[in-house]
Amino acid sequence: MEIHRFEKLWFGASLLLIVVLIATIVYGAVGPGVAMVDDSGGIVDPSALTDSENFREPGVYEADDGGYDVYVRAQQFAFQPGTNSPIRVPADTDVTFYVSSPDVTHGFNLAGTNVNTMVIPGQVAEVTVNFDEPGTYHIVCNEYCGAAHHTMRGTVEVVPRDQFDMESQEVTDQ
Ligand SMILES: [Cu+2]
Repeated sequence: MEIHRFEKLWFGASLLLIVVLIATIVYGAVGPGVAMVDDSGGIVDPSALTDSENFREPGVYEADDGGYDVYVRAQQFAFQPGTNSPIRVPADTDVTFYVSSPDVTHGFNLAGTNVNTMVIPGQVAEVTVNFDEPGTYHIVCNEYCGAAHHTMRGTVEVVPRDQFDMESQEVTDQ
């Protein structure tokens, strides 16, 4: 059977398009490091967050691996810490956020980053991020949580690592 030259050409081009399409889907799924937030943070008693073994007193803690752990309580209509006082963390360092809620479902989204998770009462949302740019990042609650939901926001201040270490040193010296 004789196959026309153009037919062969288009057949080859169609196959190539299929391969490119599959390659872009595979890259999109694994390449940029985008992952779903899973349930690795564990469960807590929403009525007594800080009594739970997975959740400490809200604040910034130095982790064993040289990174930082940040415990955040999301509650109608503030992040603690974050809303009344900014969360200060160093740049170029792994920072793990543990966020939980004692009342209703909230959102924890760091605008301009891919940190974006639901905060469900009884669960700890765990997200690790490494900020390479120092600066101010805004925390937004993106799950409707009540009448003042639109006012629920906070701030994360990312400072250069050496400046952060110097400041912590000063605090320790006092
Ligand atoms: Cu909200």
